[in-house]
Amino acid sequence: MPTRKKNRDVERHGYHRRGLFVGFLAIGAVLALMLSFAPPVAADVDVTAVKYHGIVIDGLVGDWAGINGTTVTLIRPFATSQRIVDGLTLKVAYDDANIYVLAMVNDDFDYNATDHHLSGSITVLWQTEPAATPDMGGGNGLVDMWHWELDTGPGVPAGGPNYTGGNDPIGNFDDEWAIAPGSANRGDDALGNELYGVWSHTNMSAQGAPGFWIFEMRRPLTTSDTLNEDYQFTVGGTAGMAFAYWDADQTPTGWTAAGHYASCRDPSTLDFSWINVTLEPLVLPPGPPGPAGPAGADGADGATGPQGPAGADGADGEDGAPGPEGPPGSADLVATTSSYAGLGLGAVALVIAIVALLRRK
Ligand SMILES: [Ca+2]
Ligand SMILES: [Ca+2]
Ligand SMILES: [Ca+2]
Ligand SMILES: [Ca+2]
Repeated sequence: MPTRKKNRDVERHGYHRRGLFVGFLAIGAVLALMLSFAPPVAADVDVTAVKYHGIVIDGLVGDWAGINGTTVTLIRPFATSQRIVDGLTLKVAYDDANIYVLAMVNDDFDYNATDHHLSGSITVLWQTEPAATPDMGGGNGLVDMWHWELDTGPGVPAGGPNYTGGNDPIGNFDDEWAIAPGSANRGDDALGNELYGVWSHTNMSAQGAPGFWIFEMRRPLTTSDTLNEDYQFTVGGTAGMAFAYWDADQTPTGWTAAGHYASCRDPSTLDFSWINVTLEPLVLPPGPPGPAGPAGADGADGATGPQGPAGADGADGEDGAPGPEGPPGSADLVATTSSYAGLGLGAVALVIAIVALLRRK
């Protein structure tokens, strides 16, 4: 194609090309979703619900990206050759207040605003009484049912909590109970609808467009129900869960009650038993050691120690200086003699002195 014609075509089809670009974006988003919801490697279909803050019920699934999914095959219980292989991916989480359930069903988009039989429909079942089986209790015990027939559009909140009973007269996201199959054995809760949900689909470009249904739901972990019409969740506990999907394409006038698909744990044995959903307690990992604390106050002084031993004797001092010279001696013999000659010489001197005195007389 010559360049000029090519450019004209680009201008003429600019809108179309932008549309294609948006289309590629949409296809990319769907592919990313399909990859993020790929079936788990393990055959174990039990579900671990982790404690997780940040789920927003809005029909958008990006907030679930950090939570593992569990994928099971959907099979019609009354026509078991009819299946949606790996048709359901479940994600379950909880926080301090609520349990959150994301159910994605691999089926085309069908929505009719005035006839919900021509739209997709679901029920989430919970095993309220131990003997209850996933077929609405099987006549053996009560099940809690979150039953959604689409009477409001995508992105529109449905369910409670502003109704005194389980019936939601607007969005038709009903909080129900059942004890056995058949409408006579099930009903809307007597005491309240605590459900809240928003649905969407990954490809709402046209009726019949291929993609995934998104059913995003939450409910308080416990309710004020006293009639065993609600399952009460406990952290660390395991709840039996089953899932049913009604396909608007079942008949020309839409789905029929008995025509639903049900979650199947093992397609080879047609094991429709409960999927175990365990609310895993949050165990925080130990943090790093903290910084060293401040120095303590000085301690009190200790007691005075005992007296030490006596020291050794000191060395003798040096000899003292020589004394001063004595006074000059006297010429007086007597005194001198008396001083130095002792008694004998003194007596002699006395005799001499007496003689001298006598001679002078
Ligand atoms: Ca969301
Ligand atoms: Ca209820
Ligand atoms: Ca209920
Ligand atoms: Ca369909």
